[in-house]
Amino acid sequence: MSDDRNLKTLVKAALYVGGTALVGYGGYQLYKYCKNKYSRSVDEGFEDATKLEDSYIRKILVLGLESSGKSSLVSKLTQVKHVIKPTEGFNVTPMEVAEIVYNFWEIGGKDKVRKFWLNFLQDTDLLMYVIDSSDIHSLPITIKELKTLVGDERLKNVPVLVIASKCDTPGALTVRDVTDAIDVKSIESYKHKVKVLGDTNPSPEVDAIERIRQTIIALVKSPSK
Ligand SMILES: Nc1nc2c(ncn2[C@@H]2O[C@H](COP(=O)(O)OP(=O)(O)OP(=O)(O)O)[C@@H](O)[C@H]2O)c(=O)[nH]1
Ligand SMILES: [Mg+2]
Repeated sequence: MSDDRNLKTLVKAALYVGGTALVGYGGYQLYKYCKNKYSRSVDEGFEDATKLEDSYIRKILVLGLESSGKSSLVSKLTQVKHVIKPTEGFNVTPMEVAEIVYNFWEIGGKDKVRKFWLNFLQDTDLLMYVIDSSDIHSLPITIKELKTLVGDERLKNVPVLVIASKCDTPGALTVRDVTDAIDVKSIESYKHKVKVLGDTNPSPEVDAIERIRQTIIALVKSPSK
């Protein structure tokens, strides 16, 4: 009887030790599997992140003569506060919409900075060109600069959004005036899609800044349409 009990105790103990070892081994295998899986997904993550980074960034080049209102406009569009003072070099201001980062590259418009504009043309997704509609005297020079830009091979197929700025100034040119002065039809349409917008609300229901923002997104998305 006592031998029987001893045997049962031994069997129970063996089962217990065996079971524990099995659970331990299973747990270890599970740990190894998760560790490998996690390491793999990190590597894949890095690969994907690089691709994502490139495909999720857009370059908006913001040009126009000095004091035309570029920094002010970028500040309104991105809602990033800028101290409004002449841009001596360039500013890059990001705006994120639907997981796409639109970087606004504003280069100063002063004569001495303007000569560097051409260094910034590469990889542009949209040219936003700001024309001060209250400065009629500078109109010929700003249009000449715009025509030089659209004639540059590096901007081929890049859409152009012209903003008639400071439309709130009494006596300022209208959007139609600016469109006519540019002679948009003279810009080769197979090379550039061109749009001209004003910076004041065209009607109480339409917010000018939101309309500019939406136009930027649409032009960048489908540049050839
Ligand atoms: N009336 C009026 N003035 C504006 C408007 N936008 C900007 N300004 C004024 O125009 C001046 C120049 O504005 P900025 O935004 O610095 O012009 P910018 O094109 O960035 O100038 P640079 O960096 O020197 O090339 C400032 O005094 C602004 O307050 C506007 O919509 N209406
Ligand atoms: Mg500026």
